[in-house]
Formats: sequence, structure tokens, C-alpha cells
Amino acid sequence: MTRKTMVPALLLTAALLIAASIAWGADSSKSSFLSGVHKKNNVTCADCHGKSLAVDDSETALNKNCRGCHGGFEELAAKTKEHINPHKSHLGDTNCTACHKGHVASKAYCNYCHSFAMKIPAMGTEQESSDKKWVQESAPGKKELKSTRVESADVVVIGAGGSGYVASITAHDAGAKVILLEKMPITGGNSMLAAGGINAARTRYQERLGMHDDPAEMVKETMKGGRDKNDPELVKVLAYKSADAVDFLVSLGADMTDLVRSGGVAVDRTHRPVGGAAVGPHLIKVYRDNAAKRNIDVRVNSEVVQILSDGKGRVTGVQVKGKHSGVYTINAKAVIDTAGGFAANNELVGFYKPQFKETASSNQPGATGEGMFLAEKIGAKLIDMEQIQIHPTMGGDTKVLVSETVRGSGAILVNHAGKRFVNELTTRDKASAAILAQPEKSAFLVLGEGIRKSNVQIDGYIALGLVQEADSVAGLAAKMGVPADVLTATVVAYNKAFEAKKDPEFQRQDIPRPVDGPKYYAIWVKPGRHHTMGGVKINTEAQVIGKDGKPIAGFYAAGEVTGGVHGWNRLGGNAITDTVVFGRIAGSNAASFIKNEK
Ligand code: MEZ
Repeated sequence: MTRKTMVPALLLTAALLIAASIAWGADSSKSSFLSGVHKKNNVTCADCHGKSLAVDDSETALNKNCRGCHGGFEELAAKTKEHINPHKSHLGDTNCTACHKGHVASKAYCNYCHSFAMKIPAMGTEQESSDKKWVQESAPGKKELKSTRVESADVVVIGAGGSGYVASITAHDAGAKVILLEKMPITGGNSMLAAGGINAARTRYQERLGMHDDPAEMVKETMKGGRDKNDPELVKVLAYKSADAVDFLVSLGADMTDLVRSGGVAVDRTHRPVGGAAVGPHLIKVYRDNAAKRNIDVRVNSEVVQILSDGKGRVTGVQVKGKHSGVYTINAKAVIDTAGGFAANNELVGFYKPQFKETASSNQPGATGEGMFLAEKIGAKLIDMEQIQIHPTMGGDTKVLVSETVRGSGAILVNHAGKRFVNELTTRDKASAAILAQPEKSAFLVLGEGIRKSNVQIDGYIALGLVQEADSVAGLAAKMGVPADVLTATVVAYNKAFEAKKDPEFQRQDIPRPVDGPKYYAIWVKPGRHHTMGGVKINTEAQVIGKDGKPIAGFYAAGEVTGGVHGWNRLGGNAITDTVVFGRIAGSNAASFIKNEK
């Protein structure tokens, strides 16, 4: 038997063994799972896998077959009677196989971030820990992997979060053949979880509401928020291209009409969908639809294990480990690294900031930082790696981020004595420090009916069981375990500040709504890891800068994988701006680099 015929023969044998174990009802973990609903309906291997039994890394045909039998997300969501409806979540319409498995027990992807004991078919109830260390294929000491095939593209983009999608769409529209790679089973990255909005100065939406804003102010506030450690040139690009970024999103079909204020900012600059809906799921749906419309080659379960260069400093492609297809090479004329940050990587966070190691992370489980080290391995400079942002308000002991926009909509922060203790709209580093300075290292967000109605995300927190409610402030105080007279006095004083448009106690600039009835609400909150400000050094053209201070030819980066834009503390709402502004620059420059090289 030659090597050429050996591989198909082995595959065929494996397929026959699987088929046989199903037919004979053998008591292996594979067959016992398949003996469930699939056995009952006489499902064959070919029903799921197709005649060839081959599975591509994105599991496309397999998922089509899942839907063929079980129905699509909408159908399944309509049938769900449980309180939490996994088929109707912020993850959007993803692969069925992200949660459901064919040959091993299914597992809910949601449980990486949430703690739901969800029942899904053939799933054990045990919780998967999201803190398990991501095995980095390119870690030092790991043996070099051998590619079994070679493909080619004009531009390869690493990481299908917000920056990755924006860079891919932009490069595609500039004429490049793009492959977008995502190591996780679903696309979206941390952008998918973004609750707040996109900061942009002097937009048509601000002007429509008669609001005056100025990119120069955005520069000043971003620098101040970043403790002046940001790269001022990058910040200028961020601010002066921010209104264009919003127009770009609208041109793709996004809704950015609602405005709210974020911490450390003196105007309503954070743009989001109408009703205060979370920005991330909305944008990722828009991006997914736009990528599909353009036929962009998006591959999940595809981990980049190496960025390739010609030895003379020019990037030439990537090596990928596909979940099913194995290791292969993509030769590319340009590579864009949009692989995100590492706030979900306990080991790495502990390495750079030992005191943050045990804090909960708001991030998706794939935010483990490999994109930074893949870049460093081919000479990129990493900066500000120890700058890790702690977001003030994660829901109690959960991994659910309670959006800053809840405070922006008017909620107050109250300690366990029932008193306000900080300007709720100060920067995140200061608000987190103020909460951690409380003896309990936690606090409550307190809000009324008007605030709840202005921000649809609060209904989500109610559905998740994070919110206590009562018909009076005293009733709420009893549920929170704080003195009723003190909390009542706190709310009365705050409502007076709302009337007077002046907050003598904490100089909060913007009080859009009072804390009023008929219902009052409280959410117990604790600070948690949210954003890693450091990463790959880039210049204003989104070119990756090497340790020698020079751009690495053919190599671009955007979003949380980069450092310098946010300095030592990011302002809420500036991350999405970063992904769109620098994603566009990276996509467009990668495409013109290729054209100019021809
Ligand atoms: O930009 C963010 O991280 C943000 C606005 C988060 C949030 O609190 O909603």
C-alpha cells in the first residue's frame, strides 16, 4: 500500500468501525451516546456526516444536517420552555456543534461564562471550568508541527472577533482574497459580549440631538483616562476617525442611534442600538451577515499555531491547526493579527499581575493571548503587558458583566452601609479601587423604574436572577441587608441632585434620571478582569512594529491584541471604536500593500 492510498484506507476503516459500533450497539461512550435520539430514529453516519463521512473544520455540512433534522435556532427557541433559552442568546445563530457533540457528551458553550446547570440533550450537568489553561500549540518547548497541505490567500486574518471581521470585510472590499481564522467553535470573540457601545465624537446622531462633541475632547479624555500612558498618535487616529467608524457600521446595516454616557467622558458619546440593547451581539450579527454576503472564507475551529516569515523580516503566511483537517499552511501576502487579549487566561494574568489572578473574568474563554506571542515570536514588540483592566461591576459571584451603561443610565453605586461612596461615572480604575476599598470588596447598583426602562439590558440581568426588586426603597434595603433609613436618605439626596443638576457629594456630571418607583432594584456587584490594555505595538497605519522599532513588512494588527491605544486604563466604549477604526486601517493597508508589491 502506498502512502497515498494508506490515508483514505485508514479513514474508511475508522468510519466502518464507527458505523459497526452503532449498528451493534457496542457499549462504548460513542455508541451509548448515539443510541439515544439518533438510534431511535435510525440515524446513520451518513445522515450526519454525508456520504463521504468527511468533516471540514467549520463542520458546515454536519451543522446543515443537524438543522435539517432538529430545526433552526428560531424553531428550537420557540419550543424551549426553560427560563433560560440557549437558542435565543446573545451568541446568535452559531454552529449547533459548538454545544452539541456527536460522539461525546454535549456541553453548553454558555457555561464557559455563565453558571447555568442547563439541560441539553446528552449533556452531563457538570460545569466546565473556563479557567482551564488554553494549550498553546506554539508554546516554547513544543515541537514544530508539520503541515500536510498548502493553501494560499492574499490576506489571512487571525481571530474572528470585531476587529477581525472589520479587517476582513475592508480588505475584501478593497479586492483581496481573505481567509478569516477563528480558533474557537464560534465567531465573535470578546466583541460578542460587548454590552456598552461605541464611542464616537461629532457624529450625525449627536448632532441630531443638538449635542456638541469634538474629537479633540475625545483625545483629551482618552489620554487622561489612560493616565497619559497611551500613544497620543494612536489616540488621535481613534478619535478623529471615530465618527467615520459609526458611519461605516451603519453602512453595513447596524443601528447606532441611541446615546449614553460612559465613565470619564463629559458628553453622551457612546452609541448603541435603540433601547439600549447590547452593542456586541448586534454588531457580530451584522458582521457575520456581511461576511456571508461577500462569501468571505470564515473558518472556526482553526487555530493559528505559527506566523510565518521569510527569515528577512517579511511575513509570508500562517500555519493552522484545523480541528479535523490537521495542520496546514496558508501562504499569504499579508497577515492581520486580530486575536484579542488575554483577560480569560488565569496563568498569564497571574504572571503579569499576581494580585488579579483569582478575580473573575468577563471575557469569552478564547481570550487567552496567543496572538500576542505568535507575533512576538517573529519579532514584534509587546508593550504594557501588565496593564490589565478591572471592570467595577460584574454581577456578584458570576462572570456576567453588568454594563457601565447601567450607571450611565442613572444607577448609583451604594456600599453595604447604604451610602454612595464614589462618582459612578469616574474612570474604571478609580471606581474599581473605590469598591475594593470597601470592607466587603463589593457594592450594589441601585436603580428605579425609569432607569430600568431606559436600558433593555437590565431585563436580561433580571432574567439571569442577578436583580433584587421591591416596591419601596425600605423594602429594597431589607433585601440588600443595608439600613433602610440610610438607603432612603441616599436615594432622596441623589434625586435632589438630579433636580438641581448638581451632585455636591461626588460631582457626578450627568444624572439623566432619578432613582424612582414604582419599583426599585438592586444588583450586587464586584470588580472583575475585563480588558488587557497591552499587546503588540502598532503605528498609526496598523503596521506591527518590531523590536528594532521598524514595521514588519506584510504584518498588521488591530484591536485588543495591540497595545498603546488605551494606555494604562481604557475608557468604556473605546474598545469597539478601537476594533472598527484600526480594523478598517489594517484591512485597507493590507490590501494596498499587496497591490503595491505586485
Ligand atoms: O467598553 C466597555 O468595556 C463597556 C462599555 C463595557 C460595559 O460596561 O458595558
